[in-house]
Amino acid sequence: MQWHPDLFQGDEKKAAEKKFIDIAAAKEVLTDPEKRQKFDNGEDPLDAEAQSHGGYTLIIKYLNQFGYMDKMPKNMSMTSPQMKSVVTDFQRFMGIEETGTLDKKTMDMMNEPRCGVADNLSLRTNRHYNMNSNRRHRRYTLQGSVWPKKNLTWKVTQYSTRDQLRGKDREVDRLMEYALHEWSKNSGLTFVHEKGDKKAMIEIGFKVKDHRDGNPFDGPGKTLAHAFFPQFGGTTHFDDHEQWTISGRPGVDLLSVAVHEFGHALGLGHSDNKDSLMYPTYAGKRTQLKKDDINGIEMLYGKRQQKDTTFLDTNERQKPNVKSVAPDLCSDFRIDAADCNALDECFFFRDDYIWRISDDTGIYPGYPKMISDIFPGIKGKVDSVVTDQNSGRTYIFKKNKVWVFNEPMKKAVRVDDTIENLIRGLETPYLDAATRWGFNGKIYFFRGDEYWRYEPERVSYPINRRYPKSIQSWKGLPDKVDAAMFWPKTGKTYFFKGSQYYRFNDISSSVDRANPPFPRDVTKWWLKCKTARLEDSNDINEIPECDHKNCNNYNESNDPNAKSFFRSVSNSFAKSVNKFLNLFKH
Ligand SMILES: [Ca+2]
Ligand SMILES: [Ca+2]
Ligand SMILES: [Zn+2]
Ligand SMILES: [Zn+2]
Repeated sequence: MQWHPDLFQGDEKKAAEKKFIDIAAAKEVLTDPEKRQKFDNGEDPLDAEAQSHGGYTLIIKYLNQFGYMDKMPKNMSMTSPQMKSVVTDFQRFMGIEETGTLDKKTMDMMNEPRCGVADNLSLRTNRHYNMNSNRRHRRYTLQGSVWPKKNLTWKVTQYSTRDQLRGKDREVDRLMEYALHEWSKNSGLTFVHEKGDKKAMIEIGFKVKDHRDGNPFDGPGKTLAHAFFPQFGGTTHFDDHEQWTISGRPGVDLLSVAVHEFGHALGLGHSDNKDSLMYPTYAGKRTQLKKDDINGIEMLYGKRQQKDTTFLDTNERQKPNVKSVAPDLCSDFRIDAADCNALDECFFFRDDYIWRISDDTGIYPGYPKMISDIFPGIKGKVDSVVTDQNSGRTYIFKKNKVWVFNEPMKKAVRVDDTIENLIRGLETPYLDAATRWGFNGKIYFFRGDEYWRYEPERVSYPINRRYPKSIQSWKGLPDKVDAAMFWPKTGKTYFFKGSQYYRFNDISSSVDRANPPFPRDVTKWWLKCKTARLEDSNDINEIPECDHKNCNNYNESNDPNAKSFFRSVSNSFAKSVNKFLNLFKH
């Protein structure tokens, strides 16, 4: 075991990477208009003030931390040729204009939340990436070490203490498994969850500030996470001061960061290709490996023999193909229920069957399946399905009965319970639909022209006595909806009735006003049905930039009208708006 983690501890790990220094102070200095002006003129306004402000020093430390300078220079002027070349290297790697000066774009880039691993590893290893070469293609880098075997074990040794992840150890485990699977499905690697006391090869932890590995974290923002390369043990740490999210709500998407960090734990460095998941800065929710990442991992561990399996597929035994007997949603769309679970796996339910919906709309390969393949014990038509994002549990309702699953493909933890018994205050012989509302994360139940709000964390009155209320508060919604679901892809809540669907606007608290208007046909706008091409319909006249060649590229996942409010503003702002509006809505 040449690279056993135990062989590399303390100082050796410390030697692998250096400290990342907060550069906020530098930013502050540079936002001063007068100093800004001097910068833009190529002068060095900070030289004399380096002692008092520390701004220049922090920039130097950033460039040093991330591998652009070998060591801390004693007296390197901002305008020196060496400094210019270092800044140019940084700009080249990040793919911004190579001015050689600390212009606004460069400073903004230094303030982006990012991974704590250095970009340029060649200064330390003297190979693999030459910053000064004019490489023809932007692509992945390899650190230089690999795991000596292809069957690896992993374990979370320290869970998050953040409110939004507390008590969700099971979901976090499942998320890590999912993130590792993203790499194994594109390589010959397999990962086994080490559950006992045995040490795992890749150990995962949520840490804050100095956590004794030589790479202290830095509070909210800036460095989000880091991981050690195989030769240094593969340990992967997440900064527990970040607003981690696993449910598509505002915050830093844990799954996206985990996929990136595991790339390092497997031996990949950063890529200078902006599309790559291994690009150093955080770019929102991005969980699928790109061509560049796949090329990198294949270079290290070889190609996977059998491709195109999904996470759910590899976790279940082979199930019989039911496609020939299941209803065809394209020719006759109607569903009983819809739900996206804690890992953003989204499903439509109808009769005995279940369809998984892919991120770019359309039906996932291998579906439909029997509902009982995914939720053992569920037979026949269900009324509604909803996953509580706080507990990660999926509730399946049939008439006045309810089943509760901790996760797909495992046995239910509550079987055939009654609604009244499980959800105090909800007295109903059946439900039409259930969803969490993207706006506040709470669960809503619908029946006829009424609805209830459910807050599982309120033990004595999970359903306020003011409910049920009239569905008219959901402006534009019809009564007797078939199904409802929050779709993390767009961050919006959707309602289905017959062959049509409605998209709900959280801010106006009404059905979205859009072209073409809602309700829209599911087969045209969601399922990519061959028989219902947009080209053949009048809808194309309503879509901006749509001509007869490209209009079939439009669907609910990329509808230019569907920009989500919460995706486009800063998290803290969205949160405060959320809090404020919450007082008045529903
Ligand atoms: Ca941080
Ligand atoms: Ca229903
Ligand atoms: Zn990284
Ligand atoms: Zn660490």
